[in-house]
Amino acid sequence: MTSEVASAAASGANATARFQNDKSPYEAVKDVPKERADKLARRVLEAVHATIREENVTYAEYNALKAWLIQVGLDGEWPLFLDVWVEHVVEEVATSDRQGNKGTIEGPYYVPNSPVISDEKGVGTVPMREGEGGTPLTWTGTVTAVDGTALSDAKVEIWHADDDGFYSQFAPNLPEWNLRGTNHVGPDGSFEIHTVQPAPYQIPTDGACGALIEAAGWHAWRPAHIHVKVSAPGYQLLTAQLYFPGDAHNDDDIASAVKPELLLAPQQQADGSATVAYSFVLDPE
Ligand code: MBD
Ligand code: FE
Repeated sequence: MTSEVASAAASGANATARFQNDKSPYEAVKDVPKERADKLARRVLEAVHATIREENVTYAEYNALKAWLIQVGLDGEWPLFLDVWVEHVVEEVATSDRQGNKGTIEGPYYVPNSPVISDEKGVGTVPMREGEGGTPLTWTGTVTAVDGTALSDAKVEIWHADDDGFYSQFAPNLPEWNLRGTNHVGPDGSFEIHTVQPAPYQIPTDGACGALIEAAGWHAWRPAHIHVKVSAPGYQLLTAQLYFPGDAHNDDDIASAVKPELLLAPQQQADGSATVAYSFVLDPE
């Protein structure tokens, strides 16, 4: 019998394969106009050159960087590296004109087309194992437009780590869709999702991203979070994450993805479960 353990290289390879499914990299690059590719590539290179000059970067440091960049690819960790250290600024720029909900980064572990979990009233339970760890959580809310219209054809896709910090399809030995589901809201735009609270999450420390964290004396933690994508025809897709009050890493998330508007206020119940209300407001296209 083999016993698989979670490793950076395995979860990185899964995240890389998942992203490569989306579009051929050669096609994606061709979609960027030449003037734009020229300008952006030049500006990034100039920023690198300026750092080398101002910091007197040595050959030892240059060769360490070269070896490390090669290893990021070998470990499949480009999705992780980019989503942790770059995506938050792309998200900030892309959504700066929104009136509705704040969003935040998608991260490397979204999988489209998760199973539909809702009944006709928008009530559903995400797939989970018998005895799944973590505080049971009942989350209620509505999806409306910025003008107040209830969006009865909205859907809420949810995905999150388990109580050990592992995501299905990226860590071994988990059911394919564990803690991933798609909820179609009810006729009044409301939903009720049953799940469990995820644990705080450490990005993989045994690969190239972990080596950078170690070399720089950083930490690898993200606060506990629930990922969502909320969509409705004619409205801008909202990608967000929701956080829990009191988490030690809400103020120093390694991925810089926490915003005060994304903090939940769960109510602990006598039976050990928790309830929470959080609603979404979408911007028109
Ligand atoms: C995650 O779960 C995540 O949400 C991000 C942004 C990066 C790494 C792991
Ligand atoms: Fe995550």
